[in-house]
Amino acid sequence: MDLNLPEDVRMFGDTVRRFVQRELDPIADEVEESGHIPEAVVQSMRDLGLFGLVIPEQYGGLDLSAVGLCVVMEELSRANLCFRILITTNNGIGSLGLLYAGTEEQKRRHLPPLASGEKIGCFALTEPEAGSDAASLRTTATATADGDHYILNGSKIWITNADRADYFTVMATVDRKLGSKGLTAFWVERDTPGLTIGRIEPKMGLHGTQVAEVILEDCRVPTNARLGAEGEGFGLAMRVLDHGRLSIAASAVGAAQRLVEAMIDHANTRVQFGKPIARNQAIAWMLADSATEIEAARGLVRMAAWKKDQGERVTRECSMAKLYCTEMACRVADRAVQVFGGMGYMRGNIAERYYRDLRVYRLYEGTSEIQRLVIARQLLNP
Ligand code: COS
Repeated sequence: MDLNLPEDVRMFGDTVRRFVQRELDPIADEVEESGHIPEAVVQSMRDLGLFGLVIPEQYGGLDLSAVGLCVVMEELSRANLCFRILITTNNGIGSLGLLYAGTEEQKRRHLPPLASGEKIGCFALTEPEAGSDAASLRTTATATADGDHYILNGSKIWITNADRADYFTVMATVDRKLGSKGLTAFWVERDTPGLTIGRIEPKMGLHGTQVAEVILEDCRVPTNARLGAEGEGFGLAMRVLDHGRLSIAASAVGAAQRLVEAMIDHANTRVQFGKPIARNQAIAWMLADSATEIEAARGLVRMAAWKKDQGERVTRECSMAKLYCTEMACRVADRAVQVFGGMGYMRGNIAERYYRDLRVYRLYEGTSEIQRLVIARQLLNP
C-alpha cells in the first residue's frame, strides 16, 4: 500500500479544503438553524464537480478512486456534516445501485444529471419493521400479468434526502417467502404516480439535512426500471452499503480532525488558574489520545479504500473502518465537549453540534453491532 496520496488526489483534496473554509464553514451554523443549504452554495458544489465524484467520466463524473473519495469526504466533513450528506447520496447509496446493476440505457439516461447535481438520488431500504434485518422488508413488487410493469406497495422510513430527491433506489420483495433471495431493486422517478413523500422526521442532530418517509401505493413502474434481475436486490444493497460505510468512516475521521483542532485552539487560549488549560495533563492527554486515534482511523480508511481500488472485495474492511472510525469520532466529540466545558454544552458551539450530529454515524448504514456481526462472519467463514 502506497501511503503517499496521488498528486491529483492531493490537489483536489486541497481545493475542497479551501472551498470548505471559504464557502461552507461561514454558513455551518446558519445551515443548522435554517434546516437547509442555500441554493447558491449547492450551485458552487455543483460547479466543483462534487456531485459526480464516483461517477465515471463517460457519464459526466470525475471517476475518483476510493482513496480520492475518502479524502474528499474527510474535507467535506470539516464544517457541518450536512454538506457531505447532500453530496454522498449522489456519490454512494443514491447512485451506486444504478452504476453497479443498471443497463447501459438506464445509466446513460440517469447518471449524467446525478453527476452534475441537477438531480438528487436517494436509497430507500429501511422500513418500520426492517432495520438491521434488511432482508425482512415488506414492500412488495408484483409483476403485472402482461409482464410490462411492477406494482410497488409499502412504506420506507428515515430516507435521507427523500424530501428533495428526484430518483429513488427502492428495495422491494417479489416473494416474501424467499427472504433475501426475493429482494429486487428498482429505480423509481419522483413523479411516478403512487410515490409520495410522507412526514419529515424531527431528529437529534443533522438539522441541515432531512429524512422522510416514502410511501408507495400501487406505484406502477415499468419493468425496465428494475436494477438487475429479480432476487439480486439484497446482494446489490449490501455492495452499495459496503461503499457507503467506507464513506461514513472517512467522514468521521474528518469530523474528528476538525474537533481536535478546535480543542487545541480552545485549550491554548482558555486560561484558568492563571494558565492555559492545555498545560494541565488531564486536558493534554485528551488531545493526545484523540490525535492518536484519528491517525489510526485514517490508516484503516485508507487501507480499505486502497484495497477497493485494487479491485478486492472489502466488505470486512469497510465494516471495520465504519465501526472503528464512528466510535472513535463519538469519543473525540465527547472529549471535545469536556475540553470546552460549559461552553461545549451550549448551542452554537462546534463541539455541541458535532456531538449530536455524529451520534447517528454509529447507527445508520448498519449499527456498530451489525458491523461487528459482518466482521465476525467474515472471520469465522472466510
Ligand atoms: N456484498 C455482496 N453480497 C453480500 C454481501 C456483500 N457485502 N453481504 C451479504 N451478501 C450476500 C450473501 O453472500 C448471501 O448470498 P447467498 O445467500 O447467495 O450466500 C446473501 O447476501 C444474504 O446474506 P446474509 O445471509 O449475510 O444476510 P442476513 O439476512 O443474515 O443479513 C446483514 C446480513 C445483517 C449484514 C444485513 O442485513 C445488514 O447489513 N443489515 C444492516 C442493514 C443496514 O445497514 N441498514 C441501513 C440502511 S441504509 S441507512
